[in-house]
Amino acid sequence: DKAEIRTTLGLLYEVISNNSGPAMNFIRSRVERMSERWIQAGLKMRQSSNKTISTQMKVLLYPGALAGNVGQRFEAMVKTGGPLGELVQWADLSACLTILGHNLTFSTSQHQLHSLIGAAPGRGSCPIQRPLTFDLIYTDYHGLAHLHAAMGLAFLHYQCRFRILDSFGTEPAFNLGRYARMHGYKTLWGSWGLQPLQYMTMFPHTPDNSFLGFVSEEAVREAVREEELESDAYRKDRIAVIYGKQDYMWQGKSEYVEVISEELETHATVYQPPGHKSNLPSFIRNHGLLTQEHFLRLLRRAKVFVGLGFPYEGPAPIEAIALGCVFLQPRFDPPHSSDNNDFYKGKPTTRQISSQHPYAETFIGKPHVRTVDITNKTDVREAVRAILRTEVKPFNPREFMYEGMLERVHGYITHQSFCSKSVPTWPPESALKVHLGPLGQSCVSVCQRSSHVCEPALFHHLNNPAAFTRLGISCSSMGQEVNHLFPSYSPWGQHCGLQQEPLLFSCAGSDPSHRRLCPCRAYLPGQVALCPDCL
Ligand code: U2F
Repeated sequence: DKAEIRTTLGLLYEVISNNSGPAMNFIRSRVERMSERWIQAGLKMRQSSNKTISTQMKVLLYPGALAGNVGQRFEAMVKTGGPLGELVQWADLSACLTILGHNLTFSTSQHQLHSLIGAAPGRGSCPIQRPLTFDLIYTDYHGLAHLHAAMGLAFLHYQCRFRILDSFGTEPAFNLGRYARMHGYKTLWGSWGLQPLQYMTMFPHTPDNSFLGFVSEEAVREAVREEELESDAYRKDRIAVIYGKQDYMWQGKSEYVEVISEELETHATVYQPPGHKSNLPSFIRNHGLLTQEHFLRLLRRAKVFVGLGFPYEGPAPIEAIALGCVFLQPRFDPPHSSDNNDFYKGKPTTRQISSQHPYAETFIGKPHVRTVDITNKTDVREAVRAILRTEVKPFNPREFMYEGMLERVHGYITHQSFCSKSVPTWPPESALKVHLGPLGQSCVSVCQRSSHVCEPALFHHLNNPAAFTRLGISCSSMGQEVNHLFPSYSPWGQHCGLQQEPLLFSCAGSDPSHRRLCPCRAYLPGQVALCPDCL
């Protein structure tokens, strides 16, 4: 069957109706609030359709973070200021797949997982593996472990159908268990040996993974109810909203917040346990944790959204910018990383986090984003005054719009295939631009410098001696190695190195003694995951 765009989310409501709890309520109310605009975006996509039609997929959504023991802890945090970014993604992914016409099952129960995909009880102690009826399973790192337990040996056979929602990303060197162990990349997560593109991130972090993202609700005037317009709900007041849902995020930030409060009325949405006295400065107007709808309404009125340094890389700054706020955030110098920071410790990435929200800093930037040294009061004051002097329009990159997410997920579902043994065919070779980087640079930065993006699915085209010849490099020796820095060129001894293990093709890898050979490609404006002419 062909997947046809749906004009209702009715089926999704049925699919999620069996799941309860605060997390599912958050997901449900988000889907309901956004449904009209999902449908509109679907209709637009249908009209403009010059895209490849995909077959209808049978999809299982299994957010492991909501299942079992971990799930109980997660649920308890939903209403007390814990992370909601993952729920935003699960809500948007399920709405997106429904609009694209796929056939969904949604489960947050480990018990149910066994009946959906587990082995049937056989004779004696020998269970019988049933064929997997799902074409795709979206899960997360916790869910992977549950799937592994439920599927036994069949796990290896079917793992090419998995897609892992992995907010911060997994670089290839951490993903391949034996390589990670031998070379010091062994971490708490990682080591599952999937194709790196099977991991799907919240922001375009390392292009070694697929960027899934979410939808940021925009300040579209048509979408606002009449009475809201009349009551001036869109006018920007001279107010700042501080980004920090829990008390501890404010520690050590009082001077910074004070400077801001001298210029603007300062609001917060910090969870307040019943009966507890607030530790917040007295000049803060705290609303308590708000429902997402009310939180976004507050952002609509605000002029500035103020980052305190944590949480890292969440959805809220993108929402604030889309609603016309300027995002003021701390610069991290030295950058935070798994080497020096407890939060990133054990995360399978070598990324250096230069501010609370590197995507906002580098992909969006001024006038919507200002990154400052928050220990320098003068700089902070100047930044706030500059913000107050400037009129800043709402801004939302295409990749965080409804249509942008539909088009991206459609692209992945139609073209990404990890089950065939042959080399990837998407994006097509015509998209390839080969670059030889300088010493010490990763292909992520090499491609970025030429306004392109590194495309790991194109590595296999340049992993051969001819690729070096075409670049005019004469190799005095040529070898194949299992090494995440290859293909690359080493000027000492003029050694050309080819990659022996396709799972180790890595955009992220860099080393001072290697010049990386990089597969770069162009991308659609505001939609880094997709190349022009490859849908
Ligand atoms: C990130 O997790 P968070 O969930 O803490 O990210 P935020 O950007 O703070 O907010 C997520 C959503 O919470 C909503 C808001 C955002 O869409 O509209 N919200 C709300 O409903 N009520 C309020 O009072 C305030 C905000 C990230 F997403 C995770 O992957 C990380 O684990 C975490 C830690 O870095 O940061």
